[in-house]
Amino acid sequence: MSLTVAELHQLFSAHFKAAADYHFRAPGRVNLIGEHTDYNDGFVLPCAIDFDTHVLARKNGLNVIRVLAADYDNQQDEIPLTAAIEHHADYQWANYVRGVVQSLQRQNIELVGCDLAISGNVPQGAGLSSSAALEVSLGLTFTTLAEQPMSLAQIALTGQQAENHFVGCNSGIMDQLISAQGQQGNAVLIDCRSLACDAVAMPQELAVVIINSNVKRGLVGSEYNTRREQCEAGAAHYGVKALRDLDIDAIANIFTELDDVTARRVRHVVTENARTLAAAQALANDDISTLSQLMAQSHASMRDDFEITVPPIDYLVSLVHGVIGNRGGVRMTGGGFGGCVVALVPHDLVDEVKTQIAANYPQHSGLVADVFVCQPSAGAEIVTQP
Ligand code: GAF
Repeated sequence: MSLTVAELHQLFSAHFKAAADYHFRAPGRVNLIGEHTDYNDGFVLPCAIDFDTHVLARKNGLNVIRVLAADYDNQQDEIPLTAAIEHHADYQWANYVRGVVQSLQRQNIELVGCDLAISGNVPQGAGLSSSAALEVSLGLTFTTLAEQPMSLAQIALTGQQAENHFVGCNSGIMDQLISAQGQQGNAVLIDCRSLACDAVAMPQELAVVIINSNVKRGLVGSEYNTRREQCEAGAAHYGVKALRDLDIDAIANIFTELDDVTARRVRHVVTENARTLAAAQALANDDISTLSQLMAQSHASMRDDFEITVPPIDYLVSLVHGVIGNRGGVRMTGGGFGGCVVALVPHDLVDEVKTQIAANYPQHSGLVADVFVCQPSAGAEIVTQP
């Protein structure tokens, strides 16, 4: 259960016996299209959402970072700045903090001792990048307090390094980059090779609806890292740096050249990159029926070629598609194996989507879905500083 910012300030003052004088914020994200393309140097089209992680802070004049996790029953961590950073044996949330500290230290950023209180409302384990929101808000916190400002892209890379080298998930750059560089009212087309970010305005007539299937599965220990290895094997076969460097013609004979599984993984990434670029164009042109088709194809490709969807998610996608048809788009979003569906829904159909899900999903899956209507939001920011 997350706290309001006012409650978090009260908690900070009560716990650390002094008021916080910095406040940082970073959002979660939903990806509209371009799944498992980021670590293949490809294209993604996410938007930041109006669910955030908040960090309150003050310098403590000590050689230690003291952290209070409001959403975890006020669990605490202390990270000495004078010793090597070790994994926390019990608290996974603490490993994201420690990972960011280590990643900054490896870039020779001299951190200062500080007290932090953290709370956020990004749903966890749902594929909406609560961990990236935490990493990015912390990257902004530590570099600001150390008076060593970093670009938002570098803060995003720092968070990714924490994830890859400390937490142990070989994720790409999408989640951290959109959390850092989201733009209010816009999706962002990201070239994950150059890290160029281009805003694409969201059509006024569509609501961004996120449906949490409540099928939970973390990325660490899941099939995520295996998918990445399969993609790298595919790129190696073709002698290219990354699958980004292939187009559909280059893989015309793929099923005679590669084993069936690797061939389908490669086909997903190559076609998904093309769909993502086409979807950004369709959004910009307000061409909703093309967008609708591209999102449907993306879902089918994730289901059949990349094999990262699960039956309750496939069911939600077909249920929503039955309501909105080609007036909007719907697909699974995020790393897969559970988590959320994203739907772009005409405002007059949002209630019907909610009604259909409430009426049918529980008996089909044994689960209750949460439905959120989100606003495409701005990326990380320093909310207050002395
Ligand atoms: C997760 C990862 F963290 C991202 O880098 C990305 O690969 C995504 O899964 C799939 O598109 O969110």
